[in-house]
Amino acid sequence: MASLTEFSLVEAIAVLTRTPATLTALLRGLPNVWVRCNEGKDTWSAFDIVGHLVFGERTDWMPRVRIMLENGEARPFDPVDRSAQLKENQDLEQLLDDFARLRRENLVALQALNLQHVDLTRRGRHPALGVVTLSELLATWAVHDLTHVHQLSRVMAHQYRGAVGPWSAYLGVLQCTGHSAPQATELSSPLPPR
Ligand code: NI
Repeated sequence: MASLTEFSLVEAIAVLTRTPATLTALLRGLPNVWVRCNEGKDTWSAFDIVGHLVFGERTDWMPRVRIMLENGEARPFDPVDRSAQLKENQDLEQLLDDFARLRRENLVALQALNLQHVDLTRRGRHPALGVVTLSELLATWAVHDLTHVHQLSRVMAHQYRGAVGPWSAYLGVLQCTGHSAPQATELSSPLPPR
């Protein structure tokens, strides 16, 4: 658990600012095998993951910042429907554009709040986790990006699990089954850990 001295708003924003370009560089224009294939039944493709990130920009992070600043612990965050993006059927290029635009808008809104150090200790109530602080929410926003960058790498690598032949034994990404795997809490529990 990060302490306040370990969290820096400027450093978190540095990650949050770069993620749209990271995803665009990784995914835009790739053949379908890399973006439309998943890891098996009820798992996510790269397309699904980008859709999930778009949905988070629309419904999760900044709305929760505002609920926390306006209501403190009195009003729990609204639960998030994490499968909502699966109902949409856009193309990936559109999703990447949407993510870049929404993230840009959200970071402008975040910086307009002009949060001071003392504001980062403000508390709110997560429907499953209980009391959380604003710095924890903002740190989670950045690490949530990194979680899904990690997941994207793993989902893509999975497509060539057989193609690499015996080298699979040496490829760590093919051995990664826990954190952010569809079977783990992040993607299968009814509520997201954020
Ligand atoms: Ni997520």
